[in-house]
Amino acid sequence: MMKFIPFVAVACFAASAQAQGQVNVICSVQAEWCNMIGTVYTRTTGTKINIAMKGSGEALAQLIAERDNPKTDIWFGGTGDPHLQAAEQNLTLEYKSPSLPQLHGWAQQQASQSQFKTVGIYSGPLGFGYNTELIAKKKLAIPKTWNDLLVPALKGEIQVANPASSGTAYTMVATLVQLMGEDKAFEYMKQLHKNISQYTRSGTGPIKAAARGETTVSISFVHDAPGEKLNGFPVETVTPADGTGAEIGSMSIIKGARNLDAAKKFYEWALTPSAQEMAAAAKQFQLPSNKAAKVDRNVPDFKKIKFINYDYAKYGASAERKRLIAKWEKEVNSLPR
Ligand code: S7P
Repeated sequence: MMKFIPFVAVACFAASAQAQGQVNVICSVQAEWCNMIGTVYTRTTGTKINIAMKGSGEALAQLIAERDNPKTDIWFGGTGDPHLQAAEQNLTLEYKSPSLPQLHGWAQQQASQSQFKTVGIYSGPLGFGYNTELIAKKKLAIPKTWNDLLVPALKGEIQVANPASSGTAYTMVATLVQLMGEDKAFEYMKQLHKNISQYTRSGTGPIKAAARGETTVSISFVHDAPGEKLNGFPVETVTPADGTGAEIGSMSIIKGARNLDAAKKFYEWALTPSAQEMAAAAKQFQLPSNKAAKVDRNVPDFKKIKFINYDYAKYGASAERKRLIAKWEKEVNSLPR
């Protein structure tokens, strides 16, 4: 059963704001950012915000479960593929924001290819994280390409999330399939499996584990590392020289939302530059989708990264996602390590 945590504005509401209803949000970014949104939004608008924190894969499962009786009004953040899947399954509402022209092309494309049932709010590249102290102590080479993760010296030294529960890990599967072709990608993942110590439930688990010295290497979104570094942990990242994918973190209004007006108001707020700049203030360093939002110096420099031409429509389709995850379970996860 999902629990929404209410954020009560303890300080005064902004002068003009009255208590203005409530909005139930599934928040799929990290807790610091969700908490900051909860506090600031309630204080400045007077709207009570109830937040349930869930990774992208789990959020989608929740929305499917509550399809006939939605308790959620809006889904904020999380990888774009499950948002597209939710759109395809008619779980989310078509909404064309007047702010769309202010967004980067990739964010607008996410909206148009879902018939405006979702929108891009940030983007971030997939790569590797590593604990600088452990890698030096174990005399391991810093992995620079996908194949570098296959060396026997990394046996038991790598963590990645499970694609069945994590949008981050699904982004990895889809990236490898597009980069290598499906047969080679699955052969690759079978080899990689030998070096994996643990498939975590949540996509951010592995970078936190690398930062804390619980694993040497992680496969993660690289924008999740600078926050760990700012908190004093010895972690660095690399994006694979042979190419990588990126997420389009998204936001969707739920079809049948009980607080539809409040959901639309929150949606518009979340697309403003000042709301998007809150990510960096909460030590989250994705690239904001509003072109006017300030880009923090810790945001990965997209110009220096070799990206594949990620097909978001194809890999966000329910049937493709289900097929690839089932194949990964059968052909990769079932193998001994
Ligand atoms: O907020 C950090 C981040 O990496 O987490 C989001 C997402 O919820 C991860 O979900 P999974 O646990 O399903 O992988 C990303 O969208 C975001 O960049």
